[in-house]
Amino acid sequence: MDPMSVWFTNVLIHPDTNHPVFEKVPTVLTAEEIIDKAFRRARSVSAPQLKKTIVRIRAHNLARVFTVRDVVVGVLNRYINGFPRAEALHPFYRALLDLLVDINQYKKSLGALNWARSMVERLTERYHRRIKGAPDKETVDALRREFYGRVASVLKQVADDLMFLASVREEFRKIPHIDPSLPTIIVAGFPNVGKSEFVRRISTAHPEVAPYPFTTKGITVGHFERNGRRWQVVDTPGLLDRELEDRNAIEMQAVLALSYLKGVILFILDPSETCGYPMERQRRLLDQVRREFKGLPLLVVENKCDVVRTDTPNLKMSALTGEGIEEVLSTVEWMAGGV
Ligand SMILES: Nc1nc2c(ncn2[C@@H]2O[C@H](COP(=O)(O)OP(=O)(O)OP(=O)(O)O)[C@@H](O)[C@H]2O)c(=O)[nH]1
Ligand SMILES: [Mg+2]
Repeated sequence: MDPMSVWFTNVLIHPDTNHPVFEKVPTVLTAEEIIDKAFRRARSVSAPQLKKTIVRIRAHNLARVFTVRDVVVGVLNRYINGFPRAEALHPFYRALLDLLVDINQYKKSLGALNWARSMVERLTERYHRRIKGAPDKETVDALRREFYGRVASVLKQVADDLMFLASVREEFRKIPHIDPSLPTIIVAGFPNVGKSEFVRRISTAHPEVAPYPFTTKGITVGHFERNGRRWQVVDTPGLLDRELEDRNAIEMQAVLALSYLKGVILFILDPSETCGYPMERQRRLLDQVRREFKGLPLLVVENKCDVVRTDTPNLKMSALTGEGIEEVLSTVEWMAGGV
């Protein structure tokens, strides 16, 4: 397949879902904390100014019932809407999330919160009706307390799910701020071949370091604009800078999640070998990356041409002097489907 049709295939099979903002995921309270919060708020509801005693008592207790409902449903809504739906995630995020948390448990826990929310709504309706028809203060009080007990019991039934979601929130922090809807240059190559130098040179702002699952250094993400289009450039220390056979299955999955991005892999070779790795090893890694990332077009470029310039047909550049960079970028752009 030529690079152009690979590009279009990628665009077609990967829906451009919105970039979920994982930092906006709310902190998750425990079941106990939600119960306390709801009952505390309900206690502070003052009695309405009504003349007839039983009417006032019913209205007061109903106001407390509705307050409990509002607090609990409000909190649950925040979680149900704040945690991204697994199905709606871009495949890139889904692949990473899959490595970090048990996706089935994740779906089940969000489903459990949905269940709890509708239970609390139903209980509110039921006790609303019963309190409205209650003849005296004792009955009203007893019904209100019964409602409290049942709401608390619903929340206790989802206590484990709340705890699980609280832990998921921590895992979300490890998901990098990469926007899968942007065209991306994924930079690969052995250490010291000039990857960072290249990313720094083409990025408009200072590239940011983002966490990435199963890497210690994280990845570097830079941005630039070209012909009115915003691009992302990702440097992947620890991911695409050594032989792939050295990795275990989980690390490999973290590496391969990158193939869900759309864009071009830029494989940097250093024929000067001042990086400390002989060309033979560098080419072996190149072959592996080419094999593993079949879905993405790959461009090979020889860096440090200010030191050594070979007579191969590969593009040449110097990330240090800037020579050849323009041609690299326009080739990347062409491979990614043109302007
Ligand atoms: N002469 C020359 N030196 C370069 C060029 N590009 C990078 N260097 C130098 O090579 C060294 C390594 O460059 P980096 O950009 O840090 O290499 P890297 O691939 O990011 O290395 P890791 O982060 O360890 O994977 C630095 O001292 C750079 O200044 C180049 O085009 N010409
Ligand atoms: Mg680097």
